[in-house]
Amino acid sequence: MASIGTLYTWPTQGSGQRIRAVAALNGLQVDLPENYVHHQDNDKPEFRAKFPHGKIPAFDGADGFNLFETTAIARYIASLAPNSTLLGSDLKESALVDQWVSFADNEIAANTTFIYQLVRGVFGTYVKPIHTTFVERQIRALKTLEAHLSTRTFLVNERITLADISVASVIKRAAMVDLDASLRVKFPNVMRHCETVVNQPQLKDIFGTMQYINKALTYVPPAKEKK
Ligand SMILES: N[C@@H](CCC(=O)N[C@@H](CS)C(=O)NCC(=O)O)C(=O)O
Repeated sequence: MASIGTLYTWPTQGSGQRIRAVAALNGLQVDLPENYVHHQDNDKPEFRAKFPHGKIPAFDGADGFNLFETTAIARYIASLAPNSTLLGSDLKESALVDQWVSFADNEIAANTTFIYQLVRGVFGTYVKPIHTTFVERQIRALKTLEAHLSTRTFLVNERITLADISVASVIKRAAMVDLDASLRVKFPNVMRHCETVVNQPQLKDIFGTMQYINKALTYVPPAKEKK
């Protein structure tokens, strides 16, 4: 099978896994770059010429078409197979797919990223109320998702779509940051859905085994220098 192009990503990057999962379900081959070094290769002029924002995932199509931003690449690859069911079967289903993709990125993943960066000191000062606010926002999203999935296997219709792949990829990451054992028991359908998606036979090798943190990551203040 001819490759449709190269996806700049690293094997465990969640957003890259999302795109690779879409390609796998559509029976399309996407290559990964050999020996990609993050913060080196993406800073090179030849990379910036194709992808001016300098971030990955970035798709370098075999036909010369270049695309960045995870959601755009995933949707494009989802649409490449003529009989694909990944984008729903009509305009309304397609809109619902977009709804859940946006929800995954803006209501779940954005909070995971903020929480991770806050506890890792990326913003400098750690502020507990801000941490609590991000967690509360994410829990609100998880409650909505849990209620929706309590009567369904998949998000939009009876088959797996881009919505399921996108939501599962961000839940998988949250389960390594703040969606810990005490929270996971409150969202059994969210976790069941995530496991169902990442364990699809064509996707197992891409997503790998779920890693579950027992306790949410916490801020650890830097050790004080001894006087
Ligand atoms: N909005 C982008 C975000 C991608 C992103 O933040 N990628 C990070 C790696 S996880 C990156 O390439 N950072 C390089 C940089 O900041 O220069 C997307 O959804 O694809």
